[in-house]
Amino acid sequence: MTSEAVFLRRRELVRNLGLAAGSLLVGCRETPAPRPVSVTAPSATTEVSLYPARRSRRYRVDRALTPPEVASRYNNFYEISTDKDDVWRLAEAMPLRPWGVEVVGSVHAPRTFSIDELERLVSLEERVYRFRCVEAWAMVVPWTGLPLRALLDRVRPLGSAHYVRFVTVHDTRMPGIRNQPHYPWPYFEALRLDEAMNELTLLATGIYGRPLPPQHGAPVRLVVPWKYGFKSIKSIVRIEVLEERPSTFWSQLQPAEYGFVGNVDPATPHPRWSQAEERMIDTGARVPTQPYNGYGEWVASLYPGGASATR
Ligand SMILES: Nc1nc2c(c(=O)[nH]1)N[C@H]1C(S)=C(S)[C@@H](COP(=O)(O)O)O[C@H]1N2
Ligand SMILES: [Mo]
Repeated sequence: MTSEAVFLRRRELVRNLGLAAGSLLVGCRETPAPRPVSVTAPSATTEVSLYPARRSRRYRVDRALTPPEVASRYNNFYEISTDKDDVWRLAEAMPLRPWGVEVVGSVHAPRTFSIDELERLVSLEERVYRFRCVEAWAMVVPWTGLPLRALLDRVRPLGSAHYVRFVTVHDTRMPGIRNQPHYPWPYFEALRLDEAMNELTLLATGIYGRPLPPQHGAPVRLVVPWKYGFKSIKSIVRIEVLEERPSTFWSQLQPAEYGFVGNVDPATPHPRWSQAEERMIDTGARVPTQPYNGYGEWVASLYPGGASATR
């Protein structure tokens, strides 16, 4: 009872700070940002200077941005709910501070980064990426974040390291965890080290020019734009650098349907549906799916056996 009340009050505080940040941002576009006066929560108020981050011109998408009200009301986040339309509302109460990301394993310098340290490790940038779920829906959104590589460079993987594993927060107050106790929580995902070091692989802390809202995986999630959405794990609390290939949440549950590699590949159907086309979640338009989701120029060389080769 008491902890529930604290949980909700904290969330309310975060929401109020969010509103204050939004109204300050409007002023920032015209004149240099006045340094916000910090009263009670320095980390939340200084975020005003981090968002929106400068948009990178390297990653151009020839499709319209998905409106924020569409993308933030249609979410896959099974810890919250298996119903995409319910996630945003049920996720509102997720506590987002304090938050740490522990980086461990085969590295020279293991350490924990607070979310505030992560947001300041390098300058945040905005990247507009295509996003393609394995269920054949797609969107185009501006993420804010930093290359995962910037974090890995700080902890310095050992020469023997070949994989990176990611783990989501495990909070039994998340309604989907309570309702689906048979799933192997917490959610976990992994990449090869060379995939993790690719410049496209983003640790996202924001979307649409603001800090991530809970339903998109606040306060920090992965975005791997050439792979199906299930690889883009949300609300990360631990990153492990490993020598052997680990298992992943979905490949453990349904190995024939959601393999480790998970590259977007229109030529390889899912066992239960075609992957040749995708449906844009805002317009409903069906458009051809591109190999590597359109990012072959950056990543095709990582896969000499082709997008769907398992080795
Ligand atoms: N922890 C966690 N991460 C997750 C998921 C999840 O259920 N739990 N769903 C994945 C899937 S299947 C997709 S398509 C994307 C959806 O991200 P979005 O809701 O921000 O669009 O999150 C991915 N990351
Ligand atoms: Mo997905």
